[in-house]
Amino acid sequence: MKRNQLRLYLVTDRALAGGRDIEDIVRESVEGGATMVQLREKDIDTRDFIELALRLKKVLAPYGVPLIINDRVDVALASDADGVHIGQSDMPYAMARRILGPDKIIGLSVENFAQIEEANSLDVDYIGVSPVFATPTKTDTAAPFGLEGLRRAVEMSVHPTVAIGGMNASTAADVISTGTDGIAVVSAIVCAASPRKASEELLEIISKASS
Ligand code: TZP
Ligand code: MG
Repeated sequence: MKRNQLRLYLVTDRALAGGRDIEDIVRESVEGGATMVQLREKDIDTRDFIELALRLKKVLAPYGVPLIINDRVDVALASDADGVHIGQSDMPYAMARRILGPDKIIGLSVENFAQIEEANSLDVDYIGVSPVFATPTKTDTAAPFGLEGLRRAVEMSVHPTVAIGGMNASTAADVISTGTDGIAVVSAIVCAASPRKASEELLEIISKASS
């Protein structure tokens, strides 16, 4: 995985999609510049999860944008996705790496500085700093890092970092100015009337803030 693939990282959420197809939202977002996509499904049959992953893989293939599966190492393997994103209570990193092998992307959410230290001793591909801001999209989170916390997280981490929680057109510039490699976005893209335009706008903000 290249660091710049974290720049604009779309994380899906069916509940926020307002009945629109996840595939359409993903296609639009990638056409607007999203650099990585995570399929995040919290309430879905395993078979449907795999089928959706396979459909998204087809959507993403022409763009060369990686597909990451949230939580489920089995679904990532079965669909031959590019990787998996795990949290602190999901399968331990070392097991996920053993099962997936050296070439798959594995991202790990960190919720505090001790977990960043711990992640520094693992060969994860990136860490998700979670959450940077409180967000209605996910309310069972740890205390937000805030901008200063994110800055410190970026300094501490030996791995590429992506910021999640409250990433949108108003926050993106300040967030990117901390030195983080990218933003992981749910509602600001999934809920947008035009996921394509929303992605274009975010990418432009990111480009300006990182230049
Ligand atoms: N993990 C930490 S915050 C979050 C996840 C999945 C949700 C972020 O959603 P939004 O709408 O981009 O704030
Ligand atoms: Mg998880």
